[in-house]
Amino acid sequence: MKSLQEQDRELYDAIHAEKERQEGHLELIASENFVSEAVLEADGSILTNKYAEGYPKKRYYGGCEHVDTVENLARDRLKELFHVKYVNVQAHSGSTANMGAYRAVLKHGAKVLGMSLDHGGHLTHGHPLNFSGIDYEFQSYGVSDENETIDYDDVLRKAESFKPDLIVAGASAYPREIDFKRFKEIADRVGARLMVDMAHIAGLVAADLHQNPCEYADIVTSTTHKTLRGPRGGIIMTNDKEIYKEINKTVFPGIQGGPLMHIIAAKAAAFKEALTPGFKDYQRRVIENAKALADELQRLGFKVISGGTDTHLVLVEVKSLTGLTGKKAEQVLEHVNITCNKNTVPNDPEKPFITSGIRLGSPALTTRGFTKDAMRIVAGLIKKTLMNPEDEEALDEVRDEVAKLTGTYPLYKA
Ligand code: DSN
Repeated sequence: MKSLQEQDRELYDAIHAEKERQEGHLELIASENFVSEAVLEADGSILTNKYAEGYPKKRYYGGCEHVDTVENLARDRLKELFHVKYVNVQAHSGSTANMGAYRAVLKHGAKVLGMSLDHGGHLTHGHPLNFSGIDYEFQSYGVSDENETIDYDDVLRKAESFKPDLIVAGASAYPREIDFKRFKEIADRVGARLMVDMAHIAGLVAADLHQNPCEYADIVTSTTHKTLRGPRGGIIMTNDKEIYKEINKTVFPGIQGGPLMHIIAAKAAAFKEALTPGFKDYQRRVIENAKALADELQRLGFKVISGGTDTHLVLVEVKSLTGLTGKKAEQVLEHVNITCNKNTVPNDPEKPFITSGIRLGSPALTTRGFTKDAMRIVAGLIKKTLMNPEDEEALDEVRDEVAKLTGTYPLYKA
């Protein structure tokens, strides 16, 4: 970044400071990851200069022959990765992917059944302040009180009484494997379509470590930057040719203009990486590391929601053991260079901005090379921090341990 350093010191310094933060902190936000140098290069390439409204061979601007190659590479690799027939790689984000998917199969005001936000769902699955809750009539399902996993019988009951046009499966704070086959059976029983938002688990699916929703759902969306370890962005997939035509219309010209060709190139680079055996091994370690973290936190006395994890994500109720809210826990952890986010837990008595829990994830630390033993050390540091939130000496000791870990597992070389 030599030119930026010379030309715009203020901006350079902010980016450099963020690089130092990423290097020096333990990144436990479940939806974040660190891309490869190859993905970064494509992301920062001259493709940002090009307008390419439309799709390969059907563009509204000249000079698109090379970006056509780029978009076709991204599309072909994505189809191979998820064994799916039709894909759109232009969605700028997970939210626009979901908007494009809804619009492809729903009329304004249609009925949709999705997972409730406070049980692990996502804003775009019907929150009243989000476009989804404004444009469509949503009802929600959640997890059972008994084992804090999705209660499929309850989903069926709700679907039978609500008669939705679409059922949405997928979550942003749910640690267990989701049974998409079961969701499809429920959707078929009530004559609804099934959409799966697999943003969080896409990397696990790509590595055959989670049921593939493309086998069951009418339409599947994802982000590309979470477990999938690509650039920030969205994708939409289907095996239905008619739905595919609608998706392409809703993305462009429906809700977006020119695609971000540099991001599509970075998606293509990430999909190539995801097709390698090394990526499978990485995802296997992501799950092992999340399990090690969850087990150790439980051993140390924390209540881990649903008693563990099958994925990259661990949801922890912190208030009963430490007396701290999720908000306070997030702040104290940040103070010792451990980054995570506060999160509601099922039936949380606290408001969403306060919460009783935190959400943790293993993808970013696993990319750095963290092992199961290192994750157990991280669990111990979390406990020491949250049990001693005012003890600066104890917090200093944690900060030193964090520095040792980040030094042992460096991030970017340059
Ligand atoms: N913000 C993402 C997450 O953290 O799960 C979802 O969009």
